[in-house]
Amino acid sequence: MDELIEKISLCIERGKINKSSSYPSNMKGEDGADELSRQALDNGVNPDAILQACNDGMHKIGEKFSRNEVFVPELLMSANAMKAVMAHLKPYFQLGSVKAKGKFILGTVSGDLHDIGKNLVAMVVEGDGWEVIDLGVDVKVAKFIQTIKDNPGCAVGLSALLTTTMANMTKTVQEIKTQFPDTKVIVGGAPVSLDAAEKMGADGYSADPQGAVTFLNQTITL
Ligand code: B1M
Repeated sequence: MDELIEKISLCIERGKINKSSSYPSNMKGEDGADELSRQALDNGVNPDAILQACNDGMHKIGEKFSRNEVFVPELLMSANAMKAVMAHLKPYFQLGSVKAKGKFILGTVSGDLHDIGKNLVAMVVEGDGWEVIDLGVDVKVAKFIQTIKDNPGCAVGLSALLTTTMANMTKTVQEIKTQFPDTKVIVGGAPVSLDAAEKMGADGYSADPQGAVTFLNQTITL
């Protein structure tokens, strides 16, 4: 089983999406992230272990990118491979049709196109019984504001993956808190820290999706 997990991690790192994808050329014809994650789940591998394998693969490709050994197209292939896995994992993080605990508006802040972490947060929060309104990536402040207006009593989650877009995250938090002081805002993403979250004026910070769930359950009273 460990071998399967290692192969999934390698597929993420190398951007091998599925058997029919011809990239990377030296893995042509082999099973990709799609088939291997399905096999792993069918063999009873814990979804959390599969997710961890994907994160390890992403971390490795990220490090290669930092060393200029790969470029944006390679990152994109890895992202697509991870999305293929997430499609298989999604049902394992969902509860089914239960009454929603409340609404959670979620988006990656303006200028930032990274959505894998945000999508994981959406999956896990939804799995805990919250209705997630996912605004996608590169979400402008005005879009958050309008959606909050349309959904009174909601909480908001912001994701950022670039140090440069943390400034936009700050602007977004501050505008939300100015217009809707009672709306709870949680921030997260690789460059964000508890300290940065406090300086922005956010109500919460989490390094992972489960922390967002804990925040919502502790902060939002219905
Ligand atoms: Co980009 N990228 N990227 N990239 N990319 C990083 C983030 C980078 C660290 C790579 C590196 O240099 N080593 C670096 C940022 C450096 C920095 O600012 N500190 C970087 C860069 C520089 C760039 C570009 C500028 C490259 C360029 O164009 N020259 C460019 C920017 C585009 C833009 O956004 N405007 C760019 C583009 C891309 C792609 C589009 C090609 C692709 C993203 C595709 C997609 O998301 N659909 C991509 C990718 C894949 C990465 C890496 C390799 C992987 C990111 C990822 O998905 N990780 C990344 C390197 C790395 O992270 N090691 C990198 C897996 C994911 C599960 O983790 O998103 O951290 P993460 O989410 C975690 C937690 O952070 C947390 O929970 C998740 C699960 O544990 N979390 C929250 C996230 N949001 C949360 C919200 C919460 C709570 C928790 O509450 C609301």
